[in-house]
Amino acid sequence: MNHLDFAKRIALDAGALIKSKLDAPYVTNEKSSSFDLVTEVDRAAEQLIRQRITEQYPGHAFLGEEESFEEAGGIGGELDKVYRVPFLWIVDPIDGTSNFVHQIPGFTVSIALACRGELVLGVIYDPSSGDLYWAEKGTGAYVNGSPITVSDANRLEQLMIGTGFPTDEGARAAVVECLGKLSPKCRSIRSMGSAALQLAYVASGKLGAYWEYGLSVWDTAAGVVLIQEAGGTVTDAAGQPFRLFMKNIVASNGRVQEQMLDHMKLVEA
Ligand code: 2AM
Ligand code: CA
Repeated sequence: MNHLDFAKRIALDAGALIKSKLDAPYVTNEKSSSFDLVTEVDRAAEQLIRQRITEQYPGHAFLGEEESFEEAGGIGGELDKVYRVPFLWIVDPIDGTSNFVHQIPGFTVSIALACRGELVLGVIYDPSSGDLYWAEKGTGAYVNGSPITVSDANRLEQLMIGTGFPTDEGARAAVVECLGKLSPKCRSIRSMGSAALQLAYVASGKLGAYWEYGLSVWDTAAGVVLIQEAGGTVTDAAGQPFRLFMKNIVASNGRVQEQMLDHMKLVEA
């Protein structure tokens, strides 16, 4: 099995586990604040994914939301070392944990693979809809086996635009300020609660653009591969190209990227 088929398989298996726990009792804890949740199911899904990767590829490194580099005994928190790691799996077992906890559809499994810091594949699985998105560098982006491309609209007023409300207070205030500027200029705004899902929606042309501040690499990595392979663009709020560990994301079909950037409030990266 190649890396992509393997990633799809484990995303589907983790998604099945998550779905089976939706109505079951589980423990929920607050992390940095009451906006920032983790459940037993996040941890169980990450453990499943990590165990499968370790069994299949014992030499590969692993970065999951619920388990830092340090805990994994790997990279030691020095981010520049990522560029020397031959194979690094970047995993969010549940992106959109708040949706999961509140039983609202829109939580996803997000799995990406970086080779020496370059993203080479991304898989996003939405267990509520059953949609499996994937992309591998140089071979296009797909949902359930059908090719996807970004929207071909040129103007913001033709587009639905996604955003999210970060846990960090300053980042949330900056998003709200952009929202005030953008909402009169576009068809409408949506906030789905999963960065990965909204990036997949940009890749498949459902959303024309998406911005959010204060994100982490496990929220964005897989979605960025999808958008790049579907013909779109991802930058930070200042228009700099995507880099791993970039917190502030502006993604679009490319055609409206400059128009999006005109409405962004610049915050500390
Ligand atoms: P999560 O559900 O995996 O935590 C919601 O706007 C988006 O922000 C989701 O993708 C959510 O991912 C992410 N998010 C929530 N808390 C976060 C945190 N403390 N750091 C980075 N991203 C976070
Ligand atoms: Ca998560």
